[in-house]
Amino acid sequence: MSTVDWSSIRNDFPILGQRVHGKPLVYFDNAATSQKPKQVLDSLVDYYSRYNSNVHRGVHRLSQQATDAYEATRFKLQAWLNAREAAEIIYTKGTTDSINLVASSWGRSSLRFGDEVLISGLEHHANIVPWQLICEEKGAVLKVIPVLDNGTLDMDAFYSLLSEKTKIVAVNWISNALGTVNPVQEIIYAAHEHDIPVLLDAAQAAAHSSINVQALDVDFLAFSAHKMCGPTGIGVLYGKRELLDDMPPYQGGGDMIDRVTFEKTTFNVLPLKFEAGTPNIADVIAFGTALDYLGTLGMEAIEARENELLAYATHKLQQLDGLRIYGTAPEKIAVISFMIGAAHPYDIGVLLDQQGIAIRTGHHCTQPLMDRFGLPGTCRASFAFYNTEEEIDIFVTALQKIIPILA
Ligand code: C6P
Repeated sequence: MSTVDWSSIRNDFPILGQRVHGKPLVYFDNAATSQKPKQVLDSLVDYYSRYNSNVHRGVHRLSQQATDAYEATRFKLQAWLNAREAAEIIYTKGTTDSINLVASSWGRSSLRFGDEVLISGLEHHANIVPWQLICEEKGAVLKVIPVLDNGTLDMDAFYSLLSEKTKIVAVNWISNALGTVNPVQEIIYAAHEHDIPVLLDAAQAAAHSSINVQALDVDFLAFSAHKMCGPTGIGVLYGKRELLDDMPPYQGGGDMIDRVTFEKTTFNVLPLKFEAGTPNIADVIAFGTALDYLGTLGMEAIEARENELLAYATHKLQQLDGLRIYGTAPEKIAVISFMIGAAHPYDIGVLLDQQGIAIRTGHHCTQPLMDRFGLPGTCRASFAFYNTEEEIDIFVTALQKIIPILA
């Protein structure tokens, strides 16, 4: 039983207290980006007002303070993920950038003509397009694990798609569009039986559950701070050292070098080999504060609270005639994708916005998945631990008004 007082948690989030179109804001677009507690906002102001300075470059006090705070987040992330060493934590711009790094660097050095890259039908475009680009360049083939009607992966098909041609399996842990939690431990185990590395897109998973990369034995893992109460523009690529060491740099510039001459450049050691240029210092530091914040609440408690909200909302929405939920996997996170008759998701989103309710509408950057279900898109309500049952009631009342108009 959690000891967290979930209703007072809302006071940490200044943005949640506002009114939209004269109504109290109900923010159900957390899968797109989470809100930020004032501790994280304060951390940004603190850095810029007290020790703004470049990192890894200065002997002066401010630069050392900034470097210490910047590297402290890396150690927090190492502990957060249970990585073997902090050098396995690469700062990126976000999940998209992390996957592009692996596809470009690992893909360019490891893929050959006729090799196969195995992804799934649940993927976000961020875990499709970088692989398509590198497959095209190298003459490799993109293979896709199909999706069943309830939004789960067809695991029989997965096993038959694994072959000696498969060079990497890259799948999301949790689907952003349907909320499905994929059997990633099973996928990793099966891929490793064939000596195939696995990349997990943990953009959604990192916000909802604790992660232990050593227990999972995952090879690469990508996620973004902004879905975890942290700032935008900062993310993580975790990779096993033996893989990262063998990969060529992704971008060239300052900080990632050891020695530069016009004839030849040698590169820095991990993790700096992959961090060219002045990094996103303020946001890295504030991400550390976000981790402290989530850690104090406890990821198990957060997950349990969000599951309560999911169960409450699912039950209420199932009572509404004319509303259909897409994605009914037994293992789901707090995401509900739905449609009302043949109404366009955009119209539903606009009508809800007029009631102060923020949801996401459209294809959720998963166009192949929408095609699989023959949909132009869906409406998606996604909950975070700071949402409440009262907000879900407001949402359901608004839907009750909208359905007769649109169904
Ligand atoms: N999904 C959503 O509304 P970035 O944009 O790099 O932080 O994350 C990309 C990404 C990759 N994989 C998954 C599973 C994701 O959910 C996302 C981001 C948001 O669903 C914005 S499109």
